[in-house]
Amino acid sequence: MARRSTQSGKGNGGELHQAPSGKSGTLTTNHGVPVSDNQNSLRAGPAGPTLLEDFVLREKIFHFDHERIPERIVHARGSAAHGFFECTEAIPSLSRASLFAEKGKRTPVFARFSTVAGGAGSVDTPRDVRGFAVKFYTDEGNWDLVGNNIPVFFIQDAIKFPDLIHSVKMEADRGFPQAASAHDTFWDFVSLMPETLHTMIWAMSDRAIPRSYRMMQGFGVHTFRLVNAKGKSTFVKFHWKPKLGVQSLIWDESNKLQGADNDFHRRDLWEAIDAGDFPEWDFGIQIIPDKLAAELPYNILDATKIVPEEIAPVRIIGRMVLNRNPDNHFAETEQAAFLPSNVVPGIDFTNDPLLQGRLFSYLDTQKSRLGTTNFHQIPINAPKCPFANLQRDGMMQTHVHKGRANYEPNSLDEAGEDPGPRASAEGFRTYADNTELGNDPSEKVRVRDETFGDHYSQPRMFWRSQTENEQAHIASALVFELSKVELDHVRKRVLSVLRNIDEMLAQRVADGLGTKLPPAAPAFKPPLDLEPSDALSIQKNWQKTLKGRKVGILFSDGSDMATIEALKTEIESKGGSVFLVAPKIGPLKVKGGSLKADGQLAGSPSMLFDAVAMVLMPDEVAKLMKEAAARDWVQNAYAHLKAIGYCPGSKALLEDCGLAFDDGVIPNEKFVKAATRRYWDREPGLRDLA
Ligand code: HDE
Repeated sequence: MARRSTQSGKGNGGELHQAPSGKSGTLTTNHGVPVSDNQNSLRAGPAGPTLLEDFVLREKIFHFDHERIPERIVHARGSAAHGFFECTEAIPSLSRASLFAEKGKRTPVFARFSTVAGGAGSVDTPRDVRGFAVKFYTDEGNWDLVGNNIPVFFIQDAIKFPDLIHSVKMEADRGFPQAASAHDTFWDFVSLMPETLHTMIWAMSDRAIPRSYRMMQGFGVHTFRLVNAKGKSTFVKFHWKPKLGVQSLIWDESNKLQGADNDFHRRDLWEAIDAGDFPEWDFGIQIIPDKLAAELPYNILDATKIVPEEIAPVRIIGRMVLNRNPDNHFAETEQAAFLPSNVVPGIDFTNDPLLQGRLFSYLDTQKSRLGTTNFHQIPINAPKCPFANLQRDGMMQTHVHKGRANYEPNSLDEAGEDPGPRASAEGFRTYADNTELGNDPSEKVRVRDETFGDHYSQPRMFWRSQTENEQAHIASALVFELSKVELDHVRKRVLSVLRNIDEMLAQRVADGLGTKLPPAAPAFKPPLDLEPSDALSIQKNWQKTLKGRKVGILFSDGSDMATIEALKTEIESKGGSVFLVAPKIGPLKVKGGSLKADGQLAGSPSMLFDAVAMVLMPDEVAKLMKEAAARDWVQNAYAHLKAIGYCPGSKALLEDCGLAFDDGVIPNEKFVKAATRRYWDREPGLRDLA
């Protein structure tokens, strides 16, 4: 048998090596030994067994075998970016936090967005709450605002968190469904725990199928406190408002996107930043004066309640811009450890029993994910200000601490030696008053405050604040989810609690399921008719803009290049982006030259775009009429309520697909203006909404 060369083969990666520094150079082992062959393991003869002494092979496989770390038990799938926070209004009278000290001051941030229920490899567009976690690297330490895109949470007390998450994740025996709340155990838990209903109704709304991470609001959820230099405390809630406005998908679209692009949100965030179209949010605080807190018919320490913006307006004091993609998904996004317990002087906790439990949980979880108490030394987690204390050693210690002082107090300074760091009166001081909002700190008790007992008034307020179309989406989402529930008694129990939210909602869901309404569940407190809040509706606050939106243009052989170019220029001038789709990647011969597509038709379905337009010659249209991918392209765009632009040639395809020519199905000349919105009015004629 001929002996093969033991040298690296050219063209198969053997000639270019990445050193840990990120620069090309000689390939070495982790211990710096130069490697002569990265293609063949060491064998006892050309046809013999592999030798145990092959330390190059063993080290490489050993490292590979351990490349994964435990994924987050919740929020496992996420995407992140670097950027900055800029203070736009200094608030020293409210908080001594250094990041709010001066107008114009910038603080670096790392923001991670996530789904909650699915695993790290699951899809981006299931119906789910989204995480919205921001690490501020302030000059007085890291502040982590670990929030969601929904302002309330399912439960009131941290002790119920494992139950909630067990119920929504894959069922224990069968291991499915992945990343979906549409199954028995979730609805069993929800209907037995009416405190979940407010977040449940948000999760059934379009908030839970966001169009993009860039188009989500973020909320700190809990009431926090700001503390000024004199020690005065003010209750606040934190808000992020996207500059692009809040936008959502259509349910059918989000389902189809799971096949069209598993990474829809991850790609969207990456591509926007890569193109210099930096996502931006306003940062605001809702101040809740003590007097207001005392008057509200619910408790501001109850995380299942909001304070409507109409009652306590959001005061914008900053903005966040995400302007740099991670260099390495694992090192940064995966290893990022967010801790609600990371606060800085000037920001403090409240006695919200959900928040209090989180203060323990996140630190605890980092030890099992990152394996060491030194997780704060990983670059993405390390503060960017100096930090020093006498904590020492531990697994994967990367600091080489110098000197003898590793205890305090000490008197080493008397001998002229460095005594190490000392606590200072300027440091973080916990806000001391523990009697606020009626607390009696003299007892240790396991009780839920009576003011936490109203579970129906706020979901009712949410429901009544929505547009007709948004209500139809909520009712239909409930029908969808409950139709997947197999246990009849669970479905009935959900209907019985829905009656307390709104009779009409319950009736519509029952009708959608084709079942009778059971009696209403007993309510601990009778629901109130709170004033609806327009701020809670997406559609009422829709920004008609092309900024951040993506338009797909379908062309083929012979299409008119000038028309395509003109459309593209107009869309881009309004802040949108264009993706060219054709039956073949090409370059294709078009009128006026040749043109390459960005994507092939079958691989670029219209779900990937916010609006679509066609520039096609009649003979090509005739071919496309027989092409399922082209028909789907048009029909899905229509069913997902998108604007569709057409030229004289392509009109025939729309007619052949049976589309009605409404305000959103429009000649290309008028398309760009039409592409700034969706056509909600189209929907009742299209699908049977509950
Ligand atoms: Fe979390 N949550 N959570 N959560 N959460 C985690 O921490 C937990 C809650 C949120 O991008 C875990 O590092 C408990 C509310 C986000 O890395 C874990 C309770 C809100 C992220 C954990 C809650 C959140 C997490 C898993 C009830 C919105 C992802 C991995 C008391 C205000 C952060 C980790 C990232 C992650 C526990 C409730 C948001 C297990 C016990 C309420 C955005 O520690």
